[in-house]
Amino acid sequence: MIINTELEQKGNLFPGKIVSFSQHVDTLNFTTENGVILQVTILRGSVIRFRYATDNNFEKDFSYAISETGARGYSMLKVDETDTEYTITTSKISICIAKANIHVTIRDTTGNIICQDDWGFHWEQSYEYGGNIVKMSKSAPQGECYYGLGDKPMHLNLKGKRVENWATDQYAFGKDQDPLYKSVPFYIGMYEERAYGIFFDNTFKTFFDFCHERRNVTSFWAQGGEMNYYFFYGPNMQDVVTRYTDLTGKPELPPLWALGYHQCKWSYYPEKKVKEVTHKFRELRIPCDAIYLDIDYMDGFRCFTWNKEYFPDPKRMVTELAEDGFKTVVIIDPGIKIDDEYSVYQEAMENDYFCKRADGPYMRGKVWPGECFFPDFTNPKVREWWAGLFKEIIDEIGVKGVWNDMNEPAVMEVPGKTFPDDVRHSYDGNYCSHRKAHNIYGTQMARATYEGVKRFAYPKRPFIITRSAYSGAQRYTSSWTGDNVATWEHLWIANIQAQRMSMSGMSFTGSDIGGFAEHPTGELYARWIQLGVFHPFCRTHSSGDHGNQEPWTFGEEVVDVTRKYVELRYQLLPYLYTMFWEYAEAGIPMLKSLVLYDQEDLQTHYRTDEFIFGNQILVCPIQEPNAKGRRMYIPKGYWYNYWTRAYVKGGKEQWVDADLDIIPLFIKEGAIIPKYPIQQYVGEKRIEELKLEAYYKLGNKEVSKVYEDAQDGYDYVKGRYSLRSFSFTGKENEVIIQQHKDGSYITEYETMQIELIGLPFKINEIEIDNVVVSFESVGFDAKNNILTVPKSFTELHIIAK
Ligand code: MIG
Repeated sequence: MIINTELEQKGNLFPGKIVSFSQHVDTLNFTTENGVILQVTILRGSVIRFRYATDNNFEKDFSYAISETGARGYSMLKVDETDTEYTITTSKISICIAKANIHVTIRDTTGNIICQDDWGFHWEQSYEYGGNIVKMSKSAPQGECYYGLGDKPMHLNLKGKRVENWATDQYAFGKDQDPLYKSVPFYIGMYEERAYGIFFDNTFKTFFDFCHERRNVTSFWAQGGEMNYYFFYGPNMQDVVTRYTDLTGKPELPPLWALGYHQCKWSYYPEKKVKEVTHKFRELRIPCDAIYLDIDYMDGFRCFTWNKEYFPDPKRMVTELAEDGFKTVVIIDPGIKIDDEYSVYQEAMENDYFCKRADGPYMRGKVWPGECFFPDFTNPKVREWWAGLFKEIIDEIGVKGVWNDMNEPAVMEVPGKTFPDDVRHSYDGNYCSHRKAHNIYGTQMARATYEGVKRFAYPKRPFIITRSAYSGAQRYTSSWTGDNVATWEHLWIANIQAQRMSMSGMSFTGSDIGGFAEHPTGELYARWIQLGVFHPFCRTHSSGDHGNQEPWTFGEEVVDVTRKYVELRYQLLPYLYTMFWEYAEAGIPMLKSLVLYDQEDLQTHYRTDEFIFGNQILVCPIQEPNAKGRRMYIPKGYWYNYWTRAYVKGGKEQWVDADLDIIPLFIKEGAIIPKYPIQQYVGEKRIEELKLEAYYKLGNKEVSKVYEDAQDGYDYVKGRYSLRSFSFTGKENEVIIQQHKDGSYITEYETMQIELIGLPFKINEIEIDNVVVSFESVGFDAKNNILTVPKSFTELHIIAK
């Protein structure tokens, strides 16, 4: 190890040469002369785990992030040895391991280098805490781009940045501020349009450096634990994301109402105020499905209690709200008030469920209720107890969703704003300090909450939302981006964060619409709601101390804009639900940044503003005051302006008009966009008809899907869903729409109304399943090219003669 003298002097240690190799089925071990073991596990042909031990000694293998249900298996595994290296070959990649220094080089099947060690694994011993500071460095060819990493509020492409993962309550955070609430140590690298991913599954504080410290090097390291990372090969970026999401877990479908619009504030109380707000939504006919109760609903901020002065009969109120279509969501924080008279506190004390300091005292910290102790959610017994606490709220009172806040965990008035490092945690039997448990604490709280809500909501589906999260949290919960600010810059940040969370496996995310801190102008609120309806989670929230943030507080014009966009969201529910189904089923990100959508197009690599909502709708927010439109990049291919229906060629930046009531929206040609009628809340109306907007395309088939089910409950798991697959084939004088249906769910509607947009010819004949039908029988509206057909058709021909 003569090569690294300079670094060694700084205390870094390096693996020596390989002295032995062994293979056990899918796991290969390479041991060096100085006691480093590299363990390579083949999970799938394109998903490989790399794990390094020092002193010939691995820790017990345990991870909160890895899902038990992820895909495993490979078709080929071959190991070759030469004088200088070992080569592991799968059907997708080859991995060379140099005998001299254990350096790893990963290539695709044609020999292109995808990812290569620079200094590779190295470490520093930590005398203070024991164990190692574990480090990895990789070569970064010029032109490589980096994406991912959860909620980082900075340019989508992370090239040139150094970031840190340490869950932090960051009130009124700013652009480029780091770290924030979430820790998602997963990034996507892309060089020459070939993408790969790395998930560094380590819950200690981790750092990622993308060519910031050294121009040609990307590195990541952790303050403890193991160098333990998963490599995902694409080359398609979306495949990298789906493989990562499959490994760390996919969510269940949420109840459909959770994809509606939500209204929140800190805080709505007393009951009368809550009702005023919900009534106003119905009066103004702005659809809304959920109303939130922030901390003031509790008795002295004691979780699982109610302030009986403000809410004398919560069950009656929640029931009445439900009759009006509102689902009640309540906040639950981790801090439990130290109060001998409080049953939650008593139970936790009796059973030893609170976190303790190194020498035995309880972890005491001030949060909303005053002095508190904190359950150790990394203890399975504590999670089980916590889940049981939801019986009354969910089963008896009828609350439909739970909101977990402050779970970084946040502590007031102390340095670091969180627990001290020495706090002890069970970590499911892998006893450790807070240094290791900090980043996972919020996820384990959300997990326990999810288990409780699910248990008592059953046979309905649970809804959970969390502020802090680590990789894998998507299995249990949705999330929001925390305490943003009512500024134009934050609208830019919200857009980035929602996209970044999507490519980090956590699609079900949204921002506080309008901004949490400070007060938005009506214009800013209007621009924000236009974007917010295209985020998977859609909620207005504000701190409440700068005036009100309900849509009507901004005057009539903003009410109209809000209604228009919330109505559009409700019309698009079948489209949005289908996106969610693709996410839940296959891990497909619901929002696709342009680079994720078309990585072959170099123009997309540094774009931030435009994104694809689902697969076929291009969205680009207006992020400035007084705008009449903006320049935006329309990806390659042909698109229809949703508003004007103009047909546009993509592949270049162009100006798009957008007055206050317009957000630029484009529909991919050939798309069939499903819509429901406008409802004030999910389930308000029986869906009498599915509307399909079919955008003409000449040439190749375009496939569109529509997933539907009972909108709640678990029958879909047993096959009771309806999955329609439509394919659009356009010719010069004919359009063919084919439908294929899967699943045993019978949708309520009997007919579909189809509107043909951009048709280059006049319709002279319509055939359903090869039978010519009269125009009257399909209610044909020749002026607008609208017809109504039985839902069961398999082939529709629209013909010019
Ligand atoms: O210290 O519960 O991010 O959404 O309204 C503030 C009150 C605590 C922070 C959350 C915010 C919530 C607020 N909470």
